[in-house]
Order: sequence, then structure tokens, then C-alpha cells
Amino acid sequence: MKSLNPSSKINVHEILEDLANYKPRRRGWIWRQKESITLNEFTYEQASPSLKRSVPLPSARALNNIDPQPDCVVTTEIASGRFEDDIRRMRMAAYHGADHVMVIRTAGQSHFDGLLEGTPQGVGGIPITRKQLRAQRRALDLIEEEVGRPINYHSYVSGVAGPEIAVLFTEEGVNGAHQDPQYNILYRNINMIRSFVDAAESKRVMAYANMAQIDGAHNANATARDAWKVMPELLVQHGINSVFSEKVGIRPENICLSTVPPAAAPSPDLKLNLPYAVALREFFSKYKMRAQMNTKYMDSSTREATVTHVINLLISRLTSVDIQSTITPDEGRNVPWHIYNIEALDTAKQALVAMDDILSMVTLKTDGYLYDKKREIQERAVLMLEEIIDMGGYFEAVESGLFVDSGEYPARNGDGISREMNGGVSAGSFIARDPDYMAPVTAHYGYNNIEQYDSTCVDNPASLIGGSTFERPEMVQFIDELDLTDNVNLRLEETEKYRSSSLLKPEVEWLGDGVITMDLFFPISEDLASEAALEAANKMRLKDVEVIHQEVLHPSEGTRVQVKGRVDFDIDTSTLKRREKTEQIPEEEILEYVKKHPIKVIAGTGGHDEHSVGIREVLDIKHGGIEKYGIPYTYLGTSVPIEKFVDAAIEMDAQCIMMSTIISHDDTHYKNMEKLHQYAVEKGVRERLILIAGGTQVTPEIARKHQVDQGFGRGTKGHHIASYLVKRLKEMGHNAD
Ligand code: Z98
Repeated sequence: MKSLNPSSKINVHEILEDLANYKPRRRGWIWRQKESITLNEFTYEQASPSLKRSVPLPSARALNNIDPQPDCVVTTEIASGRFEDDIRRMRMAAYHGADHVMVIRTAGQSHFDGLLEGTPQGVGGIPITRKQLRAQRRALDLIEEEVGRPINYHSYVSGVAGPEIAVLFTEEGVNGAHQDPQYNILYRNINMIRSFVDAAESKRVMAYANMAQIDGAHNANATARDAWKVMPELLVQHGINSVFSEKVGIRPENICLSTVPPAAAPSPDLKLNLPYAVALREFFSKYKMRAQMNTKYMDSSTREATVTHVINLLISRLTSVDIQSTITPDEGRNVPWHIYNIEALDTAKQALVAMDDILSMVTLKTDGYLYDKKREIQERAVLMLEEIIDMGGYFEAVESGLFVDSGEYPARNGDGISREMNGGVSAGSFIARDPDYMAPVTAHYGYNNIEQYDSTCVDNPASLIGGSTFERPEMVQFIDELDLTDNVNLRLEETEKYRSSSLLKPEVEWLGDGVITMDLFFPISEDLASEAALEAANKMRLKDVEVIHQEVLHPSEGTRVQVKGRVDFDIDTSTLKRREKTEQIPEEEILEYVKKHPIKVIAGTGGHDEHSVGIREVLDIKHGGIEKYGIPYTYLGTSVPIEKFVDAAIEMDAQCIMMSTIISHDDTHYKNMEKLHQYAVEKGVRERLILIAGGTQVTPEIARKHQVDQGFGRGTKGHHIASYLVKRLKEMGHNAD
């Protein structure tokens, strides 16, 4: 398949074509190249090379569209349930700075005890299957080439099929994974011994493939009643998984601690989270930090989630971060939509770049509250580890419910998660290896016992059977589809008209889903506001309406409600008329031209029009009017007789007249335009004058039909007019110097 063309959509059919023979281009995790960069006249110390193609932050408009990229890997989690739609989101995310794409598995995939095949639709994520992984990795191979930066693809290695998943990930070029046996035990009730045996095998495979590993300690503070009280335990969980992973063979630079600030405002966020962040980084300085938000505090307010995210980002910059996650701020209400992935990525990029090199200006104190609190957390963690040893070890500690207890260690509330050593899923499913056990496979944990057959194969056990799928990808068995009623082909067929015709629907996550949101305010109390919103949406003929957010502005004066609903009409793009776009010449170029070729402009509101606000906005320097571009103007005031514009232009030797005409009653605006033209003709100056008419009701095409040179409507900025003037004057050969 060819490279992607930035001005065309990614073709999902092509991605799926001959997938059985597609091989991922590479294995292993790639960190960003950290360097100091200079863009415009700004220097960034915590940065990485710029992208070949990207979408900069909105305000980059005023900064030559620079798009500095921070130094850390930036994650986005994509989980709509349809991998084919997620591919398009991945491409958008990459343009906004994501180089770590985490695909969430369908709800509770840890419960599956084998691999899935085909492309069934998922709930809260996609079922991880070979075909979906291969299609997404193939798309990412193209996307990374398009943006000019490697993209790490990531999912989860957990459940009783963990080792099989690790093998599948290695074969399919997945670059990172969550792996932590404690997650299986505590949250999925998988037998603890089985879980550690599986983890040893899985981690060894991950080490072979050079995958980055993220642990699962953070799940404790999303689960615990008072998350800030489990801080000591988080350190213990991180410690157990990190040491275990390293002993199994994962390189320290690929061991990532999933650090999630345990608290959020309205608690005193930094007073709790900053000492914790410092304590963690001090203890685990040889490993990497993956910073993520705490889902516990994500409610349905995207505003609140964004502020929490930014405060978390401040902690990342005040301490350190290697992978910055941007969990979608809407996860609280379970609507993983395209726009929120992108918003969260932009939030991270904006905040990280804004706080570039902050530690060259402020220092974290090494005494007083920060030090004392950090030390206290660390001491509590060490005490907990000591108690685990006294209890007989980790398994005994889990049995006694030591973990995820809502008391702050050493306090205990007796509500921790307790699992039995001989209980849980797959209890008793592990057996000791026989002395003649033999494993002719690559990346196996422990003793392969190969020499009993062929001592020359000891360093390469799989060679005994002619190699494994790791060395010989052609041995991988590709199963296309198993379910004839739930697969990508049927889904693509259903939505094909939105791919191959001019039909269009608004969309939040799936092509043609037709979902829209609305923000409403009602001047009533909260108890009836949501009913009112549902009624309003029904009257607007929206289908499947749901309230997704509600906020009290005052107990009786008013409530804000956000609803989502589905529209079932299509828009036919072939019937849409493209609005004329005004070309914008770069600011520098305009200034340079105007310096060499001075321009004079006559301006005012014409006829009996007293509306002067609009024209002042496009004239005055204050709001970026033409004055900002070095173009002086003579303002004749309001209700200027049409002839006076032309007389003044002749007297001042001006090149342009800007007439504002807001009133449109009886087509006055167009009549005034014609009058202006006519009078300029009568005075014999029409050829050398540029006539511009502007106003909220003016459209460029109709203005030109009424004899002026150009019309400017709603949303016009000084830059549009200055660009137009320079372009026209160049065409006219204006050289007043
Ligand atoms: C995150 N979005 O951390 P199933 N293994 C570990 C995990 O932390 C998780 C899973 C497996 C969050 C998601 N973590 C929380 C160590 C999930 C998931 O299939 O859902 O049980 O596995 O990025």
C-alpha cells in the first residue's frame, strides 16, 4: 500500500486488503529524541524534533503556526468498539502530537482464557484480536511515516491468556503493554500463583520484543475509597512489579511506573500529590514515569477534568515524566469521542510547552512540608513492605486483605481486597515442571532443558523445531473471521454510502453515527431541568436522547444541561456551496510591502448607517485592524454621504475606500455600493480606486455583482482586508514609493 496523502482520507478497505500477508515493520518501543529546539525566536529546552505534518494549537495562528513538541511520549487512549473507526481517530491524534496509541480491550477482556479472532465489535474498547491489531499497526505504520515520528502501539497483557497475548503482541509489532500480576489478582480475581507464573512468561516475551511495560499500581487509587490514603501502598505495588519485571529480564528503561495523582481539587491537590510524586521518583529513579489522570475524579464536566489534567501536568513538569497520558476528559461519562481525544492531546501539548524548563526558574524545596510529607509516605511504604515480609510474603499479605484497604498504612480499616492463595480463577492450574520438561521456544522464562535433545540448540531453543513465529513470521496463522454476523465487512457495508458517496452525517465516534450534543440552560431548578432538556431534544426530533451532563448554576435560578442525541438525516455535500475563502498573506510580507509602497485608506459608514463598531474593529490596531499592518486610514465617521468618500479619496490621494454598510433593509447596502462605484466613475477615478464594502449582511459574491471590488462579511479581520489590499495593489502595479 502506498503512503498516505494528507489531503485524502485513509482508506480502510485498503488497510484490510491482503492483511493475511502484512508484516509489521518493526518491534519495540521508541522514546522521543529529547533536544532543545528553536522555533520562531523561542527556545525550548524540554522538546523533541518537530513533526513533518501536524495541527498546531489554535493560538499558534499569532505565532507563525509553530508547533513545538514536548520531550515526553504522549499517549492517547482510543476505544470506540470499532477498530476501523479508531484508525481514523489515530491519524487525527498523531497530527495533534500522540505517539503512544493505547487501544483499550473490550470490557473485562482479562476474563477471557484464550485468544479471540476476527473483528467483532467491542463494548468500552475493542476485542483484541490478531486481525484488528494487524490492521491498526498497518495503519500506524503509514501514519508514523506521514507525521514523521514513530508511533508506539499499546494494549494490555493480563488475564489467564496473558502469555498468549504477549506472544500475539510480539508477532504483530505491538510496542508496549500494561503487565502487572497484582492487577489480575486484586481486580480480576485470577489465582495469585497462576498470575505470577503467567507474568514471568509474559514479561520474558515482552523483554524479547523490547516492549515498554506499564504497571497497574494506579488501579488501587481509582478503586480505594479514599485514594490519597493508599499512597504508601502504591509505592509497594510499584516496587513489587518493577523488581519482578527486572529480574525476569525487562530492561529498566522499559519499565514504566503508572503514576496517577491520588488526589484532586477540591482537596488541596498539590499538597497531597506533589510530595507523593517526589517520593515515587526518588525511590524509583532508574525506571520511567508514565503519568496519568485519576479516573476517580472524572465526572461528566469536561471543564473540571481539563483543569485536573492541567494540574497533573504541572506535577509532571515539576518532577518528571517520560510518558504523559491524556486519558480523555470525558471518560467519566463514558463517551470516548474523537473530539475529546484531540482536546486532551492539545491540553497536554499546550501545558507541557507552556511549562517548558520550569525547573530553571523554580526549585522544589528540600526541607519543610514537602520533604516531611515525602519522607512520611516513604516510611509508611517501607513499614508496609516489612510487614509483608513478616507475614510470610506477598501471597499471605493479599490473603489477609492488606491491599486497597481504605486506612492509611499502618492504619487498617479491614476493607481491603482479600484473595485466597488457593482460590480465584484457574486455581490449581499450575503444575511443577517435570525433570524432562522441554520447551523448544524463544523467549521462554526459565530453563528450556534443550540439551537433552541437542546441545547445539541451547542458545536458540526454537531452532530444534525449525524456529518459532518470532524468527519466522511466515509461520503465524492468520484467521480472518469466525463470526459471520459480527465483523468489519458487515459494518463497512452498512456505512459504505458515507465512504463512497457525497453523503455525510455528523459523527462522534463511528462513521455515520449521527450523534450530536447540545448545551442548554433552563431558568429552573435541577429536578426538572433534565426533563426539559429531553423534551427540547425530542421537539428537535433527535433520537436516542440522553442527558450526559448537568450542573447547577443556582438552586432555583437555573441549571445547565448537556444532552446527546442522534439525527437521522444525511447531508449531501454535492449540494453545498463552498464559501469563498479570503487568501491571507503572511503578516511579515504585508508589513514589508506596505513599508515600501505606502497605502492610504478612506473609511466610514455609508449613507444613513450609524453602526460603526464593526468597521472600527477592522481598522484599529487594538483588535488587529489594518492599522496593525502599517496601513493608515482616514475615518470620515458615520452616515457619510456616498459622494464624500470619493471626494475625500481624491483629496487625500488614497488608494482605497472602505465603506461599512450594515443596514440591509430595502437592499440599501447594495444600492450604496452601486452609488459608490457610479460616483467614482463620474469623477474619473474608478480605475485607480479599490472599493471595499463590509457589513454583517454583505457577501463577497453579491457585493462584486453590485460593482465594488470586494465585499467582506461576518467574521472579517483586519488581516483579511490587508491581505486583499496588498494582493490587489500588486495586481494593479501600485508603487507609490
Ligand atoms: C490505564 N485506562 O491504566 P482488562 N492490566 C493492567 C491494567 O492497569 C489494566 C488492564 C490490565 C487505564 C485502564 N487499567 C486501567 C495492569 C487496566 C486492563 O481486560 O480490562 O481487565 O485489563 O491506562
